[in-house]
Amino acid sequence: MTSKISSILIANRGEIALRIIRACRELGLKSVAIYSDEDTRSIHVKRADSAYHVGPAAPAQSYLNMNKIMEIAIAAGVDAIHPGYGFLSENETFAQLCEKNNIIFIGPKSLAMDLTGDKMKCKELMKKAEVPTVPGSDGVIEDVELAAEIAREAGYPVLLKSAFGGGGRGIRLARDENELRQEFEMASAESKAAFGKAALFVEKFLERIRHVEFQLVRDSHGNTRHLFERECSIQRRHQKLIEMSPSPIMTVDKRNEIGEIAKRAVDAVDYLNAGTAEFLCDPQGNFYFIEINSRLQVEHPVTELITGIDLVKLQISIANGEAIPFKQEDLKLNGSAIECRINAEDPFYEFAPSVGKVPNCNLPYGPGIRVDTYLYPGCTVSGFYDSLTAKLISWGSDFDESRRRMRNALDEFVIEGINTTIPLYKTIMNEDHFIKGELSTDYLDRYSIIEKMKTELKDKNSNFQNRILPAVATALLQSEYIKKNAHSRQGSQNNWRFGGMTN
Ligand code: MV4
Repeated sequence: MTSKISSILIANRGEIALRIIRACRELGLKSVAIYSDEDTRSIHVKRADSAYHVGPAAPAQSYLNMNKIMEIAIAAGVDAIHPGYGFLSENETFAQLCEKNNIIFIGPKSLAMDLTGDKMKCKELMKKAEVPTVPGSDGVIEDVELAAEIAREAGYPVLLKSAFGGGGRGIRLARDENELRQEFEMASAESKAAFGKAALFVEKFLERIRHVEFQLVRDSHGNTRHLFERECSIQRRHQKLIEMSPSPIMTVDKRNEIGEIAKRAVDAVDYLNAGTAEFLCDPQGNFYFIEINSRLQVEHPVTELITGIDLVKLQISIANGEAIPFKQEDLKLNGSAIECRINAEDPFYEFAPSVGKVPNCNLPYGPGIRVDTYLYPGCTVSGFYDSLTAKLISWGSDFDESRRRMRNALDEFVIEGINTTIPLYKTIMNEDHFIKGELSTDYLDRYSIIEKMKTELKDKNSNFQNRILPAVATALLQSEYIKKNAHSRQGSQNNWRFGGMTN
């Protein structure tokens, strides 16, 4: 087939921009980078075939500035835009803008993004498609009396969720009817303020759950495949920290069953390109669909290592109108992969952001080790953007091999000048519950992992004195641009001493 795509603008920065540039290189496509004032010396600017200045450091004026990005795309004459994750990746207005300007948005159509962005609309469609969802209200609830009736039926505790929330925003717990009435009023007001409408729904609160998601791809010919699951239960304040595949609780039969359900979920919204169906799994092993993430995810390398499939190249070929070149039966889950997100945050100090110059660094390598990063000796980690500096991914023929490789690689990994989450992962890789696969979304608290790290690694805490100090962090968090990001579904993911944000 003749290729529609010969050049791609990458509307992102950091490690994911580098990941996409590599895919372009392999496919013989021209890559076009954009960069803010803060990123003039960033490596994605050097690695791309060309690079355009997009604006000031603040995301709203640079990586979120749709009109400016579109202007650059047109001036550069690109055929497609890859949004990466975060920023504009799940913004249906931006997808629409691309459609209007005849530039291929590498992702789903704006219509599907609209459906997946509205959690309630999405849930209704899933029920029709016989995808299991969490028991609760059938639609948006306007009236507190109706909310109380549904809660009584589902049984307390319940959650009140906003249809436009995500990543933990707009979720409130009610343990009894009194609390429900109280929370309903507050949640309505909050939702109106943030989204212009009070679209609330009620769900039974599932406790001690796991977060298990399925990687999906769907092409413009209607072919849908799942690329198995990732377990992402180890997280803190809705920020994933460790992801792995396979999930320790998955069996071959369950994988086939939930995988087919996940395919029905993306078929139901006429999804295009790569996406993820997110499920909550209760201690009895029941799976409940909660949402579709309509982007390439941070943790996609985990799936790449256990399937051998290059998801970014596959995304580009799907956007180019090509059919997925493999059948479901062709896929084999090979071995085990683990990803640790190396964030510029101090785990010894409430995960306070730690930014500045990295005078030196030394990346791990060796059998089964992959590092996706923008770090280089002498680089700077900016406080304006997401704290993710590197993704360390290990592969092994089984969980124990990937775990040991990860542990060794963490020991080899040197990042000078800033504090990172590396010490936390060293503790987790040797922790009994982790080794036994006993995971849940409250893993860190349940097993006092931070305390354990502090005891074990007291002397090894590098503790560079360059944290954004509480007063400065508070001022920064209250500044206008971060406030804006907190209410959009994209932007900085730094949630230190701040409400949960998008993941
Ligand atoms: C839930 C839940 C328990 N019961 N829904 C949080 C973010 C959003 N994506 C869905 N979330 C949850 N929804 C019901 N009915 C618990 C969570 C939840 C969670 C989910 C996935 C990963 C981490 C989490 C941490 C806390 C709460």
